[in-house]
Amino acid sequence: MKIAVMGGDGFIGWPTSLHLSDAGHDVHILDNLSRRWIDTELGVQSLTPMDSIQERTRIWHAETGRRIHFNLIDLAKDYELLKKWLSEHRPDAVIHFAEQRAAPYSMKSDRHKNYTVNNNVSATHNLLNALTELNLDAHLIHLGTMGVYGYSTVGAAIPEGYLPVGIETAAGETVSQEILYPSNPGSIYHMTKCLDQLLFQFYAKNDGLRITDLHQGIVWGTHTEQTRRHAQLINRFDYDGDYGTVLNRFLIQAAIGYPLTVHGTGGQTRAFIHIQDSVRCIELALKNPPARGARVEIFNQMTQTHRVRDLAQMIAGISGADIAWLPNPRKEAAENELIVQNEKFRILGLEPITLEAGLLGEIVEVAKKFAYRVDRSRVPAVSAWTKDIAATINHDP
Ligand code: USQ
Repeated sequence: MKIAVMGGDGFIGWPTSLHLSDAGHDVHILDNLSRRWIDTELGVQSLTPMDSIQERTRIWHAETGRRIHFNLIDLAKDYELLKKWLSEHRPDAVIHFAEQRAAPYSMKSDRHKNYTVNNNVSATHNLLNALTELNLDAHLIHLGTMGVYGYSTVGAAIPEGYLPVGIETAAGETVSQEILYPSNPGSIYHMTKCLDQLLFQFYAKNDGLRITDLHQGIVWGTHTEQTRRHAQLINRFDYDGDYGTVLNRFLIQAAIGYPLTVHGTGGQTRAFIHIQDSVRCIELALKNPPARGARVEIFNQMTQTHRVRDLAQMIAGISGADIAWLPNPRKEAAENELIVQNEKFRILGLEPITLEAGLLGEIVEVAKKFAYRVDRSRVPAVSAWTKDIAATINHDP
C-alpha cells in the first residue's frame, strides 16, 4: 500500500513509519516538524539524541534498502499544498498523527490554547475536506485518545466508541440506538480530539469517507523492533513537564535520582499501552478498514490500566527512588476507577506487552544510558489548569 503518515516525525509517527516500511509498504511522511520547534520554544530536548528527519530516512535506506519519503507540509496551514500532494500521490491509506498532543502544553497560556485548537481542528478538517474534494477513497486512520471519554467508570466498562441507549418515544415505547460515547475532555488538547470525533462522524455520513479512530491510552517505552536497528533510528523520549508522559517520566526520574513526581494522591487511574503495541495496533487497523458508507470504526487502543501511585510505588521499589507527593497542577478527579473494553484488537490478534515484563529493560537500556542529557530544571510540571491552581503548585519537589 502507498501510505501517507501525517506527523511521521513524532513520537508515534516515526516508529509507525518504520514499522510500515519494514512491512513492505510505500511510506510517505508529511510533517511540519513542529515538535522540533516546540522543543526549541520550551528549551528542552528529547532524552535520546535525535537526528534530522532527512538523516533518519537516509539511515533507514542504508540499513534496509527501503525508502521513506519526507515532505515538509503543514496540514493546518498549507491546505493547497496538502491537496496537491494528495492529488498527485493518491495514497491508499492516510494515518493522521499531525496534532499537538500534550495536555499540559495546551493549557500553558491563552496563546497555547489557541495554537492547539487552531492547529488540531484545522489539520483534521483540511485532511477530510481534501480527501472529499479529490474523491480519494483512502482509509483514514486517526490517532485519538482515551481522554475523549473522561476517566471515570461507574462500574460499567467504557465501550469501543459507541454507547447503546434506550430512548422513550411519545408513544411510550423504548427505541434503542447507539450514540458516540458522551465526550468529557479534561484539557484543551483532549477537547480538540472530541471535536475531531464530530468531524469524522460528519464526513463518514455525508461523504462516505472510510475512517478509523483509535482511542489510545498513555504510551510508555521508546523502542520498537525497527528503532533498535541503528543508533540513529532511535525514537524520541520526552521527560519534561509538558511532553513527558507519566510512566516515562517516572522511569527517567528514577534513573537520575529525582523524586518521582506524583500529582496529588496519585489516585488517578489511566489506560496504558507500550509503543511497540501501539504501532502493531495501527497496522491491524490498516488491515481492517471499514466499508465505504459505514460509520466511523472506533477501537480502544490500550492494554492495561494502572493507578499513578501504583506505578510510582512499583518504580520506587525497583529503583530505590523517593516519591514526591505534589500539589496537582491539573484539574482532574483525585481518585477514579477505570474499566475499558478493548476486545477488538485482541480478536484481531494483538498480544500485549505488559508493564511487568518490559519495565526493567526500559529503565536500564534507555533512561540510564542517556541520563547525562537530562536538564533537571525541566522536570517539574509547571503548566497549571487554572490561574487559581497556578498559585498553589510547587516547582521544586
Ligand atoms: N501525572 C503525575 N505526575 C507526572 C505526570 C503526570 O502524577 O509527573 C499524572 C497526571 O496528573 C495525570 C496522569 O498522570 O493524572 C497522566 O498524565 P500524562 O501526562 O501521562 O498523560 P495525559 O496528559 O493524559 O496525555 C497523554 C498524551 C496524550 C494522550 C493521552 C492518553 O500526552 O497525547 O492522548 O496521554 S489518555 O491519558 O488516555 O487520554
